[in-house]
Amino acid sequence: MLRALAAGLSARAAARRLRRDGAVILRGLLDPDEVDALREAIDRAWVDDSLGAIASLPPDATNVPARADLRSLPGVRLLDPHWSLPPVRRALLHPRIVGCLSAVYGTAPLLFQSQSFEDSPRAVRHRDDAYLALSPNRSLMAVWLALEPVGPGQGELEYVPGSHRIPAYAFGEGRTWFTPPLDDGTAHQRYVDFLSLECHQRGLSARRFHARPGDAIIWDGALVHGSAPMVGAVRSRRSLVAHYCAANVSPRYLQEGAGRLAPAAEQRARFSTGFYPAEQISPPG
Ligand SMILES: O=C(O)CCC(=O)C(=O)O
Repeated sequence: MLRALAAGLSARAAARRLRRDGAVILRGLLDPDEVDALREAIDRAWVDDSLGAIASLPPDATNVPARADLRSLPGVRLLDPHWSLPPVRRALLHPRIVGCLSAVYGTAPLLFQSQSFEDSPRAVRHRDDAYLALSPNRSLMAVWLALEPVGPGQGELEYVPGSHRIPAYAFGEGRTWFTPPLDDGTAHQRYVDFLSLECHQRGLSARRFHARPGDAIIWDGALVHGSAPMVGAVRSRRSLVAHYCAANVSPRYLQEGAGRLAPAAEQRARFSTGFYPAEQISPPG
């Protein structure tokens, strides 16, 4: 059974739970003041052009400069807020996250991607390692952090403990990641159906993560997860999602010479961006 991780649980114990269940919950990772600072930084990024924040617009993930009037679009998100917003970086490189991931990796983590959501992304059940290709792929981990209360009907995060042991799905020619245009919508649906059947055959069922502001969950990149249906009156569901790999593994954008890696001396963990220029990095803090 997954249990809430008390502040006292060691990084090693959290890492063991993450390996065993594919997820570990970190209740009360941030206190209310820290959550307020995060929310204010994100609020500013939506209105202050000088911060140069980039938003990704549904349904095609078009990237545009963030603007206040875009913020209410369903499924909209800010890209890599950890690069230029210090409270976001502090939260996503929180010692409890870094400690747990370092214990899993046996080396420091690299925070290589983050997103700030205003509402549920309405994600179908999937595994992140089909979209974020790493070599070796097993090093992919994700963090989801609540910035406001998230309860039933709000399109909350749902995940299937134990599903990280399901073998990788081959899209074609042995590729374990989804690659449009080689893979089309039908190929994607086959992948979604494969995950659903495998979970069913293994008797694995989904849990929903109902969170207070400042609660977080870390999951394995191979864990099946998605968004529960939005059926309630409350549409707002502010959250941060971040992706990490071991610092000795490169995400594809760095392998391809795109993006930037922050100087090693800056933090106890590395971080990088696929979107922003080097000068937009916020000072260490
Ligand atoms: O926040 C959610 O509901 C789902 C997030 C998700 O699926 C992801 O970031 O991969």
